[in-house]
Amino acid sequence: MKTVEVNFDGLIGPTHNYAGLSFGNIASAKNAGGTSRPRAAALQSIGKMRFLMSLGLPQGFLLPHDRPNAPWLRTLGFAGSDAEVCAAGFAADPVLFRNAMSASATWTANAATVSPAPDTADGRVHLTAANLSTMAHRSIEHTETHRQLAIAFADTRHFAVHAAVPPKFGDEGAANFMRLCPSHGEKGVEVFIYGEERQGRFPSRQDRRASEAVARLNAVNDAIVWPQADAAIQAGAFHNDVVAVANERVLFAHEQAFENREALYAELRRRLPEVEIVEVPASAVSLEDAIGSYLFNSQLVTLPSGEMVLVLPKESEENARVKAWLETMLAGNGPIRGCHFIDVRESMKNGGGPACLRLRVAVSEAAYAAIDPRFLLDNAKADALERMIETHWPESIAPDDLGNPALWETAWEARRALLKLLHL
Ligand code: SUG
Repeated sequence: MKTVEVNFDGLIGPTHNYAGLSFGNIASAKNAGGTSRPRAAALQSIGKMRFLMSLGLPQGFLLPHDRPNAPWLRTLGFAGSDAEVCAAGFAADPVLFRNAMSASATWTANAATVSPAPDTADGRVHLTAANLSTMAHRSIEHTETHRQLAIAFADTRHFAVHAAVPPKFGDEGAANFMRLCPSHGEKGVEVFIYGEERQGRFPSRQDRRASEAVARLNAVNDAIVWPQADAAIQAGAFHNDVVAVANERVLFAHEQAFENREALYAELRRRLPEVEIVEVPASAVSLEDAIGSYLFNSQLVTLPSGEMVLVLPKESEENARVKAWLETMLAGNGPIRGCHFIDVRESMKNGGGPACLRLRVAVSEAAYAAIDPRFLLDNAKADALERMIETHWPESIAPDDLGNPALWETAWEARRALLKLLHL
């Protein structure tokens, strides 16, 4: 049976803002305190999904989470109606309150780790929600993420959805995960990348024990658990998908992505002899250029024709060294045959490139038919979503707006309109 890969993008939420909440994420720190444009951000995310559909690829989406997150503020001791809880939270601790406003659930590469059916012991697609416990604003995502996944993938004949692993062991989902296989529908080797705890400048967010637990929960037959290079984390690669991306038999990675990379490559070649490793040397593209341009945070996709192409952020095209490297690559005889540059600048300013914005779910035709269609996109639904965003998403959010009750009400109203539109 034919297998397709569906990308589930996070629709960017109405509270998208630049609060600088992610220590170790250079873009988030650099843009902290700036004025965001939630409406433009969400329209860019729809534009990205439309572009992928225009390539002939099926597209899904996950919803922005309920923000401001009044239930979370209640667990911190604030009481009253939703608006009262927010007012009390903002008055008492505006820094804490920013976490309750974050639209960070949009980066669905961090929503869960997905093991497709050919890789698992029971032949079902397994999804484990990620606890995202390292960053406060992201640690509040997994309960709603789990609920959405449980609705979208409710059919237990095809899917098994697991709750997040305990927060003691930080897990950032598919951003630290790569699957290599001859083709999407065949058995693959799943590579779980973790960060070793060192006393560095920046924290590592993925605990080895979390990676091992997710491999067990997802009942993965063939897993490799491998450390990310500390040099990459310290240069600002807070997730592995900032320095590497895999698709089918191809691994596209920076030379400094992994600890002891030769040993990892040897292990991959042993388990999957057809693997093709496209490595970018530091002499051509430094870690700094890779992280600044988000070259590796691109989507490496197989088109219906069988050809493999990269969907990159425009920022990659604007970096002369990265552009030159891509041109040389395309002129050669490698497996990646095309490059498309897209505008996701609002998300990029928070450190979220094309690959951060999507969760990959490879499914058989029968499993595809079992996905709740409310989470699947076509052009008519994209039109309707655009109209709704134009009506309900705020045009801009400056830092001082975060404490404005009118903004909270706008965000809740936008959420109600979205749920109504999607019949959820
Ligand atoms: O977790 N940014 C996100 C970006 C996530 C990118 N995802 C992947 N690499 N897969 C993060 O650091 C910034 C929010 C703020 O600063 O307001 C933020 O959460």
